[in-house]
Amino acid sequence: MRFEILTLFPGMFHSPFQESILAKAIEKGLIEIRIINIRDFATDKHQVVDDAPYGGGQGMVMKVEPISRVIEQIKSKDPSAWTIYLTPEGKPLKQERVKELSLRSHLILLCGRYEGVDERVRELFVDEEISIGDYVLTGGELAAMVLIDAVSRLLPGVLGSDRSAMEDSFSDSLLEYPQYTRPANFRGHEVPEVLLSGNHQAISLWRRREALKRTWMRRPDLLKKAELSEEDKKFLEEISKQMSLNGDNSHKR
Ligand code: 9WO
Repeated sequence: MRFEILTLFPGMFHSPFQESILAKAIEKGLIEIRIINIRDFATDKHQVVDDAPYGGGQGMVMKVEPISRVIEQIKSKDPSAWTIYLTPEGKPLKQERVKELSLRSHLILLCGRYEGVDERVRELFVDEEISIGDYVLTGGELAAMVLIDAVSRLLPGVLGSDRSAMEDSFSDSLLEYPQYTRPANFRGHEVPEVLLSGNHQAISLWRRREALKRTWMRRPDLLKKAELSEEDKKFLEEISKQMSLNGDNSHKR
């Protein structure tokens, strides 16, 4: 997978890709990340990349020419490259779309600044607009890092052989079950007995039920998309009855 990041602040990207899993993936050649300074594609003496908005108003708008030059240069070598603009106006990013994007070989990530990009960039050069959440950042760069992280971890070999991210809980629309490690007792708070039993069938059932319970309490919307067995449904009915009897509001936890 090749990522090309188009940004006015290339320095923002150095440390996230020098650490941990992404650094190893780059070393192994599983991903390539090219950080491109849009300013390098401004051909005038002062390398102007932004200008005042037509019609007046506050702030500056990123000019179309420098962005068009870099995208056209990339696509002249690989027409299949897919251009994504990171913006709050984009489609909210979900794991399903992350999986689809991980099947592509070349992504161009356009990071906006100021008041955004000239509309002709979006009309002529952007294939998809993606939001990582309903909030406004100072630029698209952090959103680009989030997308690269989420996509990269799905690529074969990135997480290592003992872990397939494709089976992530979000992949089957459930939240994760609770995780514990040593010590077995922390200030009187003990690890659930079943996890120490060595009974893998019982452990698997406990984990499934805890994931169902947590999803029911925190993200019931996800249950609509989940593939539930009859046993799952029966369990959910039981906890629903139990919670309504107890008037329990522990779902806030
Ligand atoms: C800013 C904005 C504010 C309110 C409603 C919509 C908005 N869109 C943008 C926008 O696209 N801004 C550009 C990119 C330029 C300023 C910084 N940018 C940005 C991208 N801020 N926040 C994001 C972003 C990207 C992906 N997911 C969430 C936020």
